[in-house]
Amino acid sequence: MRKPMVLYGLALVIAFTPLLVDAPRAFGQSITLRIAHTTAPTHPYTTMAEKLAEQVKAKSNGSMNMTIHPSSQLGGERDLMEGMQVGTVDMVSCSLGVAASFVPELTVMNLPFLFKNAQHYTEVTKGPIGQRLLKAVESKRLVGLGFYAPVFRVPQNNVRAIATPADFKGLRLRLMEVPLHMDTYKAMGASPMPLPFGELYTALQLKTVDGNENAPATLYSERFYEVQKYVSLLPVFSNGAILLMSQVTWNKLTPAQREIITSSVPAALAVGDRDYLAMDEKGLQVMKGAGLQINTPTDLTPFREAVKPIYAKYLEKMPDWVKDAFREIQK
Ligand code: EAX
Repeated sequence: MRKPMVLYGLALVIAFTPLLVDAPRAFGQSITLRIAHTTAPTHPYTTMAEKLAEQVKAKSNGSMNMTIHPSSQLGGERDLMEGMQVGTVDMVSCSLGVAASFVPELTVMNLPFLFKNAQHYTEVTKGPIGQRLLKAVESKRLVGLGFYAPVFRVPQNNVRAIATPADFKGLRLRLMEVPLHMDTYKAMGASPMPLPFGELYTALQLKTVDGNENAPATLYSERFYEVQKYVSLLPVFSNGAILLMSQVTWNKLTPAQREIITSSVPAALAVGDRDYLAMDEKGLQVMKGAGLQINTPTDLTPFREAVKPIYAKYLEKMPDWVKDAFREIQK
């Protein structure tokens, strides 16, 4: 065969190699997506992912599979968010706290004492504000698939029950590495200490921190209660979660595959919500049974007063539509 034809053939092969290598993903043959989170295999993040995987597999006749990676197997929430942005992690359930460090507009969801109850959180996240926040995610090389986990983060510690802000004095509390969360607990009198989730149990056991704050479901699933004495049902922050996909992964999916993912999300998030609310209840029962003292601060006014400066500080940097969303949520 004449030399130019050979070269032409070679050029063609070189040009199409990437496509050929990626052909299965690009053209819809079987794919495996990795979904990751930081909590235990028994946690609602996992049952949500299992429901999603089950539906995706069924709707794709087995050509789309998902592997679930709990317990920080693929890294802490920061690592997972960065992993999605570069395409090494396909999907993540992430706390709104850490997600806001990557998508600033989500800061509004982290403001203290924002949601009245689970229903209020669900109405806001399933409504126009939630939809607009999911859209805002796209500017960060991420795809927002939905919000879930209508529960609240409450303080837990080894020293005393929290009934007034004065009870936080000198308490070294582990917080997520989220400036708004740290500032809020500082404003209430505590000594916040940022620590990756995966290192928390040991830090509580060794008493390098006096306590932490999270949803009762998570305080239970991670067995933090084994090394703590007090739980105070002070709903400082939403413990909402956001289900995200990497834009890199999304771009490799066919329209049909994307449709299978998005149509499978609502039922999966509903399982996450159901299991979170149920495990919150179960967690409190188990913690009570294990001898932890559980109290409910009756007057939230002094706590609300203490954190007032947080709203101005964190909203001033936000675009007007986020400030409007805050006012809307507060109604
Ligand atoms: O989202 O770090 C935390 O406290 C989070 O709640 C946990 O990673 C699950």
